[in-house]
Amino acid sequence: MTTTTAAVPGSPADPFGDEILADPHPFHQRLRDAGSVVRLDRYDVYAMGRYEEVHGALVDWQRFESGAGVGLSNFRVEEPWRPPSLLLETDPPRHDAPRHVLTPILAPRALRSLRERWSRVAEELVDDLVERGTVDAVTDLAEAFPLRVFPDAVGISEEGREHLLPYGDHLFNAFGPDNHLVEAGKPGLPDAAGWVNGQCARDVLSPDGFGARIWAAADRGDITYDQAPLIVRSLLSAGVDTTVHALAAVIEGFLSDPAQWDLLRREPGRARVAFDEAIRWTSPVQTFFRTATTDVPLGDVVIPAGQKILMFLGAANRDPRRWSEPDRFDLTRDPSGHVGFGMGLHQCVGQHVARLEAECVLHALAARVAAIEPAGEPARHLNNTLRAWASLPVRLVAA
Ligand code: OVV
Repeated sequence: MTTTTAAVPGSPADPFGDEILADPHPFHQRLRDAGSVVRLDRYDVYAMGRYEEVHGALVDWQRFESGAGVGLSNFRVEEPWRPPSLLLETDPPRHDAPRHVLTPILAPRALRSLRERWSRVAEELVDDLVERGTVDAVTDLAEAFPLRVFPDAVGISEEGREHLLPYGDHLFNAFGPDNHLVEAGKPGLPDAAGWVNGQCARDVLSPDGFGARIWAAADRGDITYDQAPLIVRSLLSAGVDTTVHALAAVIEGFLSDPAQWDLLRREPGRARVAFDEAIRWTSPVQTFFRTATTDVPLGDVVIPAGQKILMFLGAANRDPRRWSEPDRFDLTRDPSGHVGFGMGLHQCVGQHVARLEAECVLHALAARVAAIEPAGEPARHLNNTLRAWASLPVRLVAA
């Protein structure tokens, strides 16, 4: 008898269709209000939109595994489009050595030596943007800054860096269904993926970057030599587009409420909270899947073993059951506990890198810019996983 699953509310919605990707919030509200878990009939998957359930699934790696892939595709049945990530797409115990190697490399104390240089890069960039006045906050700032600092910190070559954003964009599309967004990325993929994979080799990495430190862990025997290039690949996969769209989100947040910009200018120490609040507010990574390893009872329903579960981080981060006035970008709230970086065992290992980048950019802006004003129509960039802008025209009013 499967009477229990019959109680799960069904939805015909396509969360990867252009309409919901362009404006996900009404769908997120319907999803949260329909129940603790909903079946998405179109994809034969289960979905969660409430904070409590999304948080619960993220921290329960035993019953909600990542090893079958964190996209729609089930690696137990389908061939992955690239060799699975040793961090994102594995479970303990195989997950643990790569994670333990990468964690100290990206920990706050290991990043201290980068702050001075990254601050200088941010100041030079913002000086130039303020002089221009009207700029695109996506291409001129949110893309420009990470591309100036992150590939150098990993230690990859100068040549070919234009592949990083398209590679990441395709990767995040590929967590969704094989729709037109995935199709559009396929022609450029062999070149981009070939270049990215080539950057993971020891002999092309600079001797002092994150990449070299990953290879040094193989010398110590903490990981195997086969694992090292795949862990470098994770940095190049997850470290660029995510930060770009998070930086664009924080600018969008200040455009949504100029009083928040005034507050940051008075109290630049709020830069980190501003960044995490922007991540809560927009959730640059909107969704990830897990796979049930066993029948999972949830309230009065059961998620059957083997089912994919789609966790809506973006819906959880605006769940009014958890957050007061969730749709407001508000520097005075405590955004900690948001699930925009995930939660638990797989929580974003690069979050300190992202926060340092954001802090450098926001401090440079706060010291130089009296007001950030809209200067034209923003344009969305649709992606199956990322919440993104293609363009965000702004006027930076010099202080
Ligand atoms: C969190 C994340 C996103 C995309 C790729 C990876 C990780 C990876 O480990 O390759």
